[in-house]
Amino acid sequence: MKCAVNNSGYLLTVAIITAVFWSGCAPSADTLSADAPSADSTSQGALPNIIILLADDLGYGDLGSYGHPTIRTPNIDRLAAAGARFTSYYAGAPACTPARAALLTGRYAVRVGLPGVLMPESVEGLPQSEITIAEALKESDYRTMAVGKWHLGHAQPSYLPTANGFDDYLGLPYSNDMIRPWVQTDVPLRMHGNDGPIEGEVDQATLTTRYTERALQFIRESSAGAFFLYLAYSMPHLPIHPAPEREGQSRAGRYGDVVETLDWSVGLILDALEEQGIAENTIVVFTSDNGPWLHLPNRMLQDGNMPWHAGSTGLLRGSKGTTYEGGVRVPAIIRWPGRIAPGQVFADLATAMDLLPTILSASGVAIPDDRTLDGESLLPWLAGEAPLTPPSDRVFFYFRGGILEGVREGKWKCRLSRQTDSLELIPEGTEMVPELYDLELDPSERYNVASQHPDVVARLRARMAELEREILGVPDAG
Ligand SMILES: [Ca+2]
Repeated sequence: MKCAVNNSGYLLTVAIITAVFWSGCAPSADTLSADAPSADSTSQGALPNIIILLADDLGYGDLGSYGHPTIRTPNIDRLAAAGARFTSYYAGAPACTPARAALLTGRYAVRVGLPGVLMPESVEGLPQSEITIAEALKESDYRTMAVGKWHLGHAQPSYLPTANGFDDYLGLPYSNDMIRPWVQTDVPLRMHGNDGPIEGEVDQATLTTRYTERALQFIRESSAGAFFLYLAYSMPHLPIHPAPEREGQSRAGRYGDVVETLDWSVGLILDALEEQGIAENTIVVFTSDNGPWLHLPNRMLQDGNMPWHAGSTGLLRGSKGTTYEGGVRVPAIIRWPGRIAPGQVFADLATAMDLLPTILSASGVAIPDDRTLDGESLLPWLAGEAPLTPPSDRVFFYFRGGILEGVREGKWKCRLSRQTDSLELIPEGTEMVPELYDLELDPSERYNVASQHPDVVARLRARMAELEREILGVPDAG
């Protein structure tokens, strides 16, 4: 196969690009495309390539384009400037496993059976009955690869990426803190390939660079046809590790170094698309799986982890693990030069569950109609071809694990939870006080206006009860 010859040239090329980058110069197009197949995928009718770049625990306020004052993210910001940037985009859940289940299936994690976070000893995983974005795209001859953190099960072969639509895989099966001293497990944290572990204990300082190299290799080998790349970075989830070349570079400290390492990676991927001549017809999504981990359990505060090794929610209340906005509202960017006009900012509600129908409709693949999807295609809206479903009909349900704690409808958010901002739990039996926020005038959830709008509270609580009846089997209390 041709790619066997190309591999050594590729690795050398990556080394050159990396060296050139760190010396402050952009790699030339000739350097990257020297031995790569050129493809004319920008012609009318060609299937778009799809790339999803998913950061782990990156907060709403962590990017330059989302207002961070000192973290530099010029490459992610140029992606945003060339596409659509969302200011009310929700991850499917405020934690890793359920958020990923929702993103890849277009369904709330409770429907998928994965409401909680999987651990090294967990025996659960993504059921074969679910249809992932990758599986759906295989219907249309897409070449598919997952790189990075999976976290949708590893105890059985049927849970692995390669059994769920991905031709190839390289990455960690779960979070990078799931090892001693932070998690009491004897399972080593190892890089996995298609069929399981491929080596010993991983060196976390190499993670982002290795993921990037593998992703670039996949893009180069796949650019003659349509491909789907799902690159789920392990960072900036604790323990944070920048690439060694980035250490001490950011004004925002070690956390800034890590986010700037991700930005470097995104830059190389965008450059590769340009140099392969496929940028015009490639949909690139950049987002995060949940908000920043601001309330660390004591187990995490050892072996070098510091409380400030976590991101920012910007103006949002709450953080990872909560159903306040900071837990689930995250940065999201979609660029598709061929269809989506540059420089757009969307303030209306969008969710991770919209990605599956959006991507499948862009690819001309039938959207599964034998199950409930919790998103809809944003494409007509993003492309300026048709209005989106009226805001009052678009809702997002806030789950904490298997518990439904809130709903957003248009500008209104109703929350009913036993959990406080700082993750403390109000004792069972204490009556819960409904919270109602107007997220357009009060995105920081400072002013509970439930008593001024009892009708809105009643309507939104009814919507929650309806969903609980549907998917949680909770009987109607009347
Ligand atoms: Ca996460």
